[in-house]
This record gives sequence, structure tokens and C-alpha cells, in this order.
Amino acid sequence: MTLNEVTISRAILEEQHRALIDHLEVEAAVIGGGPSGLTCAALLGERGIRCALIEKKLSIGGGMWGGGMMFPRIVVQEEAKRLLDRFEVTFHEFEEGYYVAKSVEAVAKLTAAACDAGVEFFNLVTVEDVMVRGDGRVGGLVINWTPVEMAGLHVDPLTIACTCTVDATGHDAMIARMIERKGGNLKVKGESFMWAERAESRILEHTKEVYPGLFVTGMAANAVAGECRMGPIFGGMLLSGERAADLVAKALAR
Ligand code: 48F
Repeated sequence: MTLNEVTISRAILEEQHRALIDHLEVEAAVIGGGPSGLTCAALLGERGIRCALIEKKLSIGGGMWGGGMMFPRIVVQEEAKRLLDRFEVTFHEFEEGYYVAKSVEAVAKLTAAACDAGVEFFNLVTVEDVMVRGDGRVGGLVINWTPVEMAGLHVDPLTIACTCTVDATGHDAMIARMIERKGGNLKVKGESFMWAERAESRILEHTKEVYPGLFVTGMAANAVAGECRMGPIFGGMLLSGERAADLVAKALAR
């Protein structure tokens, strides 16, 4: 075949514009494409919930790629082994109850599951603010291109409306902090010291709706609660993403 560069350009522009326009109003928006956000988005998508995942970086995967100190392996404990099975991530038992997987495979399989479930990805897009109107709920997101933020350009953003928002932005709990900074009734305590056992065992109770319309998952959940961090054990991230998806589905009556 003869290739036409302009056709290629038109294909990209038309398809992505359609995707963005089709997702200007969604049931669920997950912010952050780390392990908790990917799990949450995949499970929302599997339920048929219209879901957009917004990731500020070029690549999806957050802190999972790097495993522990750039050794690209992750550890998952017994309680979350079923989620490795569910997403078909290969693993082996290192010692009783400690399962090891390749971080690159884990990112790839979670991402593939979310894609297969119909989640639309918007990478290189930063959520810079939220919409809260008279009803006091987080009802939408204020988005801009990440390079605009990086270059410090004065470019006004666009907005998308969402019924439920999931803060999966990791250690900084960026969305919860935006609400706190603007005077919303939400206190972000910030994450505490490394203590894997405690951090992993408490994360599910911290995974919840922390402000009307805003759910927290993954390290963002622990950061809001002032809970410990856990390092490169990832079971809590997967389980928290699953819990957040359950809570959002319930809120949407789905
Ligand atoms: O940090 P991240 O992987 O969050 P997580 O799902 O997992 C934490 C683990 O990776 C690890 C750990 C567990 O053992 O301690 O650190 O809680 O992924 C968060 C993602 O959110 C993106 C960010 O680029 C990263 O990929 N993100 C952060 N702020 C924004 C954002 C924002 N304002 N807009 C869009 N994406």
C-alpha cells in the first residue's frame, strides 16, 4: 500500500479527539495509573462502568516498574495472590505466603486488563484541580497537558465531569491535598514511616470515600490517613484498588 502521512495524522487526531469528547462525562475517573489505580480501573471497566484513567506521566505503571530499588521484582502476600491469578500475572512462591512477580509483567497485565475492560487512558494529562459546586461534591476534574505544567505556561485548562473520582495518585495524595488546600473539610495527614505489616493490614480500612464523590486508594489512602508506607510489597495496592472499585460501583448503584 502507499502510505499518506496526512492520513496517519488525521487518524490520530480524529480518534483521540473522539475519545476525549466521549469521556467529557464519565461515571468514574481514576487519577493515577499506578498499581492501585490500574486495578481499580480494570475492575470498574469489567463491571461495565464508564471509566477514564488519567495519568500525568508518559507511561502508565506508577511506582511498580521499579520494583524494589530498581530490581524489577515485586512481592505479593497470600491475601492478594488471587488478584495475581485474576490478572494472569506469573509468580512463584519464594517462602510460604510470599509470592514474587516481575514488575514489568505486572504493569503490562494490569494495563492490558484495563484496556480489555474498556477503560480509556489519558496519559500525559495532569489533574490540576477539581470541580466542587453547590452540592459540595467533587463533580469533575480540571485537566491540562502535563508539558504545559512542566513548562510553566499560562494555559487555561479543560474540564471533565465525573460522578465518582478516585484519587490513586500515590504517596502525595494529590487530589485529596487539592481539596484540603482549597478549604474543603478534609485533612491529609501524610504518610508515616515504613512499616510493611501495619501499612498493608490497615490499607483497606483507609480505602474509602473521604470527601463527597472522592474515593482514595493505594498509597493515597494511607497518606490521607497518616498511615505507614510499605515499600515494594504490592498486595495492599491491588486489594485497595479492588476495594475502591467495589465502593465506587456501590455508589453508582452498579
Ligand atoms: O505512585 P503510584 O504507583 O501509586 P499507588 O498505586 O502505588 C504505590 C506503589 O507504586 C509504591 C508503594 C506500594 O508498595 O509504596 O510506591 O498508590 O502511582 C501514582 C500515579 O499517579 C500519577 C503519577 O504520575 C503516578 O503514575 N499522578 C500523580 N499526580 C497526578 C497523577 C495528577 N495530578 N494527575 C494525573 N496523574
